[in-house]
Amino acid sequence: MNFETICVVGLGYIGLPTATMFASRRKKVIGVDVNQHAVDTINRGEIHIVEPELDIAVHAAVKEGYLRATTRPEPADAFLVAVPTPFKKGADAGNIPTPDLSYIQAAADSIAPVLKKGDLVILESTSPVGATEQMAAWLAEARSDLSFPQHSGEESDIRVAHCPERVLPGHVMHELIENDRIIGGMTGKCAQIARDLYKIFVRGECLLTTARTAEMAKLTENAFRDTNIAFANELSIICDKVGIDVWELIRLANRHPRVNILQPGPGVGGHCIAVDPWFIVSETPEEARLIKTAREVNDGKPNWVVSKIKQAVADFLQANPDRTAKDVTIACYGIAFKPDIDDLRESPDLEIASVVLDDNPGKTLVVEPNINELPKKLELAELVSINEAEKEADIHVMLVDHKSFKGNKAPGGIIVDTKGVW
Ligand code: SAJ
Repeated sequence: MNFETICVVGLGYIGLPTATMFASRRKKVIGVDVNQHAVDTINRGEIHIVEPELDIAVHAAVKEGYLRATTRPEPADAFLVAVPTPFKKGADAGNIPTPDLSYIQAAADSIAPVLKKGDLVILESTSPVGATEQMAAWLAEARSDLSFPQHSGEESDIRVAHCPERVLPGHVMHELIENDRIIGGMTGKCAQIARDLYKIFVRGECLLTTARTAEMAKLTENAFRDTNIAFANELSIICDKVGIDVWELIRLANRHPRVNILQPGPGVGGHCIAVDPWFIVSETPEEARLIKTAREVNDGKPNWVVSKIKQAVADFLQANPDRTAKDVTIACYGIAFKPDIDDLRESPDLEIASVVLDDNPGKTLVVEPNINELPKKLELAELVSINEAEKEADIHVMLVDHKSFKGNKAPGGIIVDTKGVW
């Protein structure tokens, strides 16, 4: 099938790079976002997020006239939905978070009026199993004049597929092209047509399956990583208790040819790994025992780090009886959810820094080279350079192993190093 115009709904960390890829292959792309600021920024050829190489690509796509942003979907041959799928706090007895599909519903409602026979609609957002069928149901409800795969199978007017994104923030532009892609069609034809679309820029293999398997595959990948990180985080707590350097331990154990332990840290952040496993747990709470425990281990890690910081303050005051809690300065190094990005969503580091700020009657400093302004939660803290923090703070808390932090000598004072940098 020939795709001349592609409409991408949601211009965030996935939607904008994807829209730009199509535009770079000389397809006319309409980018849609409810955020007017994002729309205006993109139409100036600039970007509202940090992702290496994205700025140059967006600039070129907009200047050459292939990418245009707007707040309402316009007619196109293919629609890609890349909106957030957060979770809602659990309301049931087990308190298990449940997926919030309201952004997908809003996207479906906005696309429906401009759909025409022959169009392809792809859900890219990470979703619980069944979300693609749900999206197709919302579209069908709004457009009874068109037929959809859930009722008309291969004969449907509209094709629907789920093609989960799998790119790593910080490497998006490269991984979008090179990674293999899972293409889950609501029917075989839906999958084949969706593959034609991705082949416009994807060099990796496009693997065809059903929409439900594609949904589960994406959740499985992130639950696998979450479980492995939980193992490393649990290990770090055990090692701290028995006085062993966890970083050395992991280095040594990983010399076994079949062992590959991940790195412990202050917790698991981001909008993917800290969220997606819940989509499995909420659907099958009795069965997903390991996946749920891994989530709890990782979610519990920031509290453990906070208890280490409290201990460090107590140690400092004991060693400096002339000082009171009011004149203890604590510096947090890094609040992004992982190294070398500006993304603060679901960041355990931000959570830890804000508890430090609330609990610390003295000064709280934050070093975060990837942002220019502290988020609201931290507005009473001071955003400073690494040099200032190293000079001024009594307690240094390493939270993110940003490139610019690595290789620096440990500063004087008490150190809480959650990433093994110092
Ligand atoms: N982390 C650790 N230790 C590690 C690795 C990561 O504590 O050894 C922490 C990070 O600091 C961060 C969190 O885990 O807080 C998640 O970081 P990440 O780099 O593992 O993953 P994300 O969330 O940036 O991207 C993941 C990727 N999924 C997998 O690697 C299976 C990516 O490919 C997905 O596209 C993305 O989720 C997504 O959008 O779902």
